[in-house]
Amino acid sequence: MVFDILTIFPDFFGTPLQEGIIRRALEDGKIQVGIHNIRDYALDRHHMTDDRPFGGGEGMVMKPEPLAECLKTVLAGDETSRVIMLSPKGPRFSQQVAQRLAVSPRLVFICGRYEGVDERFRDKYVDEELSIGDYVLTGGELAALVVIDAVSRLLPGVLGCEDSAVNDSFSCGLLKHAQYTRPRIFEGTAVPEVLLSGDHAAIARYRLVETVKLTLERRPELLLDVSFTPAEQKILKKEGLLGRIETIVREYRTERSSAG
Ligand code: 9D3
Repeated sequence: MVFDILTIFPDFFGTPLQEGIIRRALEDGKIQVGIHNIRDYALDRHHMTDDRPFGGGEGMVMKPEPLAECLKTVLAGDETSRVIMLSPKGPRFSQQVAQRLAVSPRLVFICGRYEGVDERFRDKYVDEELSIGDYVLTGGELAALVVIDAVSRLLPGVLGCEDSAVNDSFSCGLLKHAQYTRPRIFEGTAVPEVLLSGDHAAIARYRLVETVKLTLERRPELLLDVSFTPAEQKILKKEGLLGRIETIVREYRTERSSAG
C-alpha cells in the first residue's frame, strides 16, 4: 500500500512513522509513505499557501492552486489513487472505513490547516472526506496519521486479526479481556488462577467469557455485529450470558428501527 501525504508541515511525520509496527511495515516494504510539502508548489514570491476568505470573516483559507499543483505532481496521472481530505466536516472514520480503505492500492491524504480548504479544490480533486471524531484539532495531520496507522495494521503481513494469537470468531470487534504478565503476585494481588493452569481450553473459555462480560458492561452495541460459533454459544449459555446478549441485541435493533 502506498500512502501520500500533502501537508504544509512535513516535519510532523518524522517520528510517528519511525516506531513499532509501522516502522517494520515500512522496512519490509509492506507500506510506502511519501510526504509532500504543499509550500513547494506555491509559485508566488512568498510561497503563500493560504489567503483571506472572500466575503470576509475570521481566519485563513488554503489556496487551491498549490494544493492542485502538488496533487497533480504526486498522482502523475495515476487513476487508481483515492484522494482523501481530512476534515471536521467529513463522515466519521471507523474500523469499517479502515477495512474498506485497506483494499485500495494507494491513498493520498490532504491535510487542511486554518479554517479549511478552498471549496473548488475539494469539488475537483477530493474523492472523500473523513473526520476522526467530534473534537477540534488544529489541522488534518494527526488525523492522517490515525488513518494510516489503522489501515496499515490491516494489511496482509503487517498484523491484524489473522495473525493475532487468539483467532476465535469473537476476537475481532469486541473489547479484549484483561491481560496479565509476570510477576504472579503484584502488590498482593494474584493473576487469575486459570491463566496459570496450562489448560488451554479452560483459558480460551475464560477469555471468551471475560471478553463478553466486559463488552456487555462498556460497549454493548458492539455485540450487534459479531456472531458466535455453536461451541462459543454453548459456553456463553452456561454462563448465563447468551440471554443477556440476545436481550441487548433486541433492544438496540428496536431502537435503531424506531430511530429511522
Ligand atoms: C469554526 C469552525 N471550525 C470547525 C469546528 C473550523 C475548523 C476547526 C478545526 C476547521 C478546521 C479545523 C482543523 N481540523 C481538521 O483539519 C480536522 C479534524 C478535526 O478538527 N477533528 C476531527 N477530525 C478532523 S480531520 C481534520
